[in-house]
Amino acid sequence: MTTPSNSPYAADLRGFIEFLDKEHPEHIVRISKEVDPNFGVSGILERLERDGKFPLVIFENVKGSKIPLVANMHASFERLRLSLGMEHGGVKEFVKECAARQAHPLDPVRVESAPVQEVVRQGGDVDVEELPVCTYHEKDAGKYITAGLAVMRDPETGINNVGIYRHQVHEKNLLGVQLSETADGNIIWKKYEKRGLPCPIAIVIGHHPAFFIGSLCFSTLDSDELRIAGGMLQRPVPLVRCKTIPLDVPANAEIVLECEIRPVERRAEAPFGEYPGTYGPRRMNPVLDVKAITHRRNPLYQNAFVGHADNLLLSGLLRTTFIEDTVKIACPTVRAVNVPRAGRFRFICYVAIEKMNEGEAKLAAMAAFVADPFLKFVVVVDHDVDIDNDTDVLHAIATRVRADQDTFMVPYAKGSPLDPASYDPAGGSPLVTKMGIDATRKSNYPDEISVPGFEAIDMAAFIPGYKP
Ligand SMILES: Cc1cc2nc3c(=O)[nH]c(=O)nc-3n(C[C@H](O)[C@H](O)[C@H](O)COP(=O)(O)O)c2cc1C
Ligand SMILES: [Mn+2]
Repeated sequence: MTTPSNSPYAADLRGFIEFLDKEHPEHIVRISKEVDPNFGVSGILERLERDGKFPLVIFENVKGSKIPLVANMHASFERLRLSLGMEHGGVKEFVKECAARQAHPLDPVRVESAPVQEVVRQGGDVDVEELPVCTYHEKDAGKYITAGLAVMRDPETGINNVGIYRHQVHEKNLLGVQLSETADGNIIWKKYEKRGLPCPIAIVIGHHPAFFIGSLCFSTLDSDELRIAGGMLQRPVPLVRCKTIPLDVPANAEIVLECEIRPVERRAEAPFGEYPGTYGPRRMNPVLDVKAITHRRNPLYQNAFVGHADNLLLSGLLRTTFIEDTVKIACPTVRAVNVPRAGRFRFICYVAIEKMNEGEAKLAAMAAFVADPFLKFVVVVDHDVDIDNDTDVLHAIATRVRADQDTFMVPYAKGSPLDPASYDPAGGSPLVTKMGIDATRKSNYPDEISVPGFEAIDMAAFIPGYKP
């Protein structure tokens, strides 16, 4: 297995594209014909998805912009795996490798000069509209920056935080943001606002997929995702000081928007087509001043197709390790955790345990809820159930659950404000009902049917030429 640390390719977006071009060219589609950023880009991505194709698409000629657009990077599991230097392996091996790297974060290194600051534009020269920013779905309120990795710093601890939050383009130097109540970024922003201070936020655009994986790993508020990103890349992230705000950003990113969130002020933001497959509602959301844009001489702009594979896969694969580690506290015999596609990689969680005592399954479900605020349904099953198979989990629910005793509900708990089944979806309420389901066999569960000796039968002796 090759790893990024001994790879000849740079640990940045263009380095990864060069790697794909040389070693896996079938992953890349380049479109040189002019494409409209309004529904033209998303239209092509939608057609590809419906045809079961998930290439990296480089739009070289987006109407109204001189900057190429890199799209769909995270839509294929194979590409995410390749970004860790893994030529082979399934989801289990991938998640294991992610967990191992998350456990070995690397401190960033400070640099004085940076590719991402080859061009610096400040004040009146700032114009976000020069970027190929797209409109995706029919009822979207406008153009959205969807793959900006926002770096913020906790004013109490000084620890960096990284997350992706959508940004509506209000004006050429004014953006919106949806900092959902499920994100650490929301807590940090509120700490500044409570002090009446603007909140510095650097939006990093264009980086290696392993950097995204590290940045989006589930972790606690006191862990610095720039360190985790270094661990994931197996190279320390080079950091350079921003020009106008007191933050440090990856020197080898493509573009950085140096911003501040205005305290107190709100502006209507959205609707926007969101990850559950429904529109996130219009909310009064914070406003960001873009104080500077810095970028490489010939930058690449990167986006994400929210509500589609490109968005769902990335978030979905990264949460199971953190959930499993937390469940282990409540139930040391946890064997596996899966956050399945059926729950849009966010709302449903299957937990397999080797049950030693009655009641353990409910504790395991509670622990999973503690680990991941997006979860709404946690189903706990015995370890012989294949939790990668929805049918097997449903079979356990169908045959092993007495709804009155084996489920519990927690109404009015914090969840995703984009949940279409929240208490007030139109108002963007983050209040939802959580349900835990103990689908393990109970002590009075009847014997399961089986045929003695079937495995040892020589079938060809009875049915000539028989092949299993
Ligand atoms: C493409 C993409 C778009 C996302 N958009 C948002 C968003 O608009 N608001 C939000 O709160 N989380 C969004 N998320 C999820 C967060 O980025 C993710 O939960 C992250 O881990 C949050 O980090 P934090 O808890 O350190 O703030 C998005 C994720 C992806 C992959
Ligand atoms: Mn965080």
